[in-house]
Amino acid sequence: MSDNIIRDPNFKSFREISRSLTVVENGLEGAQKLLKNLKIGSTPVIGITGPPGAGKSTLLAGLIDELLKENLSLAVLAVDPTSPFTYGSLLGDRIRMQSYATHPQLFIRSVATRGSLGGLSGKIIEMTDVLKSYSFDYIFIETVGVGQSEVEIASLADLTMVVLVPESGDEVQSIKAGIMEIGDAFIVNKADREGADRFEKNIRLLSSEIPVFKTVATTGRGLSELAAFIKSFKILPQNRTLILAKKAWELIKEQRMSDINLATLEEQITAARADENFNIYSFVESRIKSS
Ligand SMILES: Nc1nc2c(ncn2[C@@H]2O[C@H](COP(=O)(O)OP(=O)(O)O)[C@@H](O)[C@H]2O)c(=O)[nH]1
Ligand SMILES: [Mg+2]
Repeated sequence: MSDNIIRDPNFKSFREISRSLTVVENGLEGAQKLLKNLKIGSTPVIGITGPPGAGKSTLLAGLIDELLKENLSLAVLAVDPTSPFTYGSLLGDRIRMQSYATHPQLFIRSVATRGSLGGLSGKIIEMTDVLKSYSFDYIFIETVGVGQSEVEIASLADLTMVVLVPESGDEVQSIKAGIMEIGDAFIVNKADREGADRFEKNIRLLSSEIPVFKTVATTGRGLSELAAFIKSFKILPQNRTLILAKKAWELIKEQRMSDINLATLEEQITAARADENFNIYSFVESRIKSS
């Protein structure tokens, strides 16, 4: 293992991680060099996604609690602007031993999302790789699953868990259409609510292979089973390559698009349309060639 891999994360190294994340997140000077010098390890990355309010943060706080008890070191990237709960408040009453901010085995970073996750996935990939260059046992990424973002999280997580609630029951068909492909596991949270058993059964009917868990994140019910599942999970070598390919695809796409934005295109089209022979395909071709 190389020197820059810190065996036991401590507060000093956390500050270093924080600094590197800031450089990468904001594309500051040295970001590219930093990324190119990363010795990226093989820490499993676990994505937790699902609709706003499904209980992802509460669930993750409970999972963190379970895993810290086993002396594992954890990093969390929280990409969820909708939740009013901070991990500090969620963890505060769970982790009594030490305050969460100085827990030596837990690193938490919130990511400012400036709107949707769209276009953000490159940054998340980079920030995750920064975390992967330290010796955490697990990296968790929480994202709000609405539309495309579920797909994006699936392209960088080794294990994607989709959190749903019994009220999602009516949407089983859309679940089938959209997120069935990206979920490696389903969690029916808020199992204390009515309809949980029926919903769980319906989810199981959709696929016999995908594991389904039933949890009550607020009380911790079902969380030890979930923690056991995470620990038993092994990344297949062929999936590692696939994930690298998906990451490369996202990063290339974003770099190619980096100088293109709607406002500039609108200006250019305004100018181009002065020519009565304006044609959108010729315009696009000229834009691709000039970039
Ligand atoms: N009844 C019930 N409420 C829950 C459960 N899990 C989370 N909640 C509540 O659901 C709300 C949203 O939780 P949060 O973790 O912020 O959801 P997120 O937006 O998916 O991260 C909060 O009020 C939680 O206390 C659960 O299992 N049962
Ligand atoms: Mg949340």
